[in-house]
Amino acid sequence: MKKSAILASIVLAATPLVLGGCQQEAAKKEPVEAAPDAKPGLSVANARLVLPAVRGNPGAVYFEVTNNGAGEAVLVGVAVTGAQETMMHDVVDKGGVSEMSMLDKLPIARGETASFAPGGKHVMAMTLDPSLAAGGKTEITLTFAGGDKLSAEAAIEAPGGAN
Ligand SMILES: [Cu+2]
Repeated sequence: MKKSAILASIVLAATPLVLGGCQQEAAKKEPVEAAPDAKPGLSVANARLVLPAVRGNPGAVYFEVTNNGAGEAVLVGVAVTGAQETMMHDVVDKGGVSEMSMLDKLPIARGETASFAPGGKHVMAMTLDPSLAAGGKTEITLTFAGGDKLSAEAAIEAPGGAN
């Protein structure tokens, strides 16, 4: 019973890929406050937004995303409530020098946890709304290939602490 339910949800998740053009329309209708278990088996923990030291600079978002679903999940974007634009970045070592590089998508194998943490993968959050204040909370929404979304509350932290 449980297995067939999971299979059914995979079929549903894969449908937007097939339909293509319908995907955007479907995404628009989706409520912003998706349940934390919107996609079976995927979960987010320890989400936080670290504010920039200088207003106008990007903030950084960190979290851990775990895939206990039936197959691979591919993270393709992370939106932050109060940020106009976001980018996923990785930090790569180039001959002893750390450099940021764009991360277009991140495959997460079944049973694995991907960590976005200081010094490694992170989400840059640009053009932050002034209402985002340390000690407060905002929401992040992860988008996966196929259109599944997963939202989580993120604590807002003062700059300088973790970096
Ligand atoms: Cu970056």
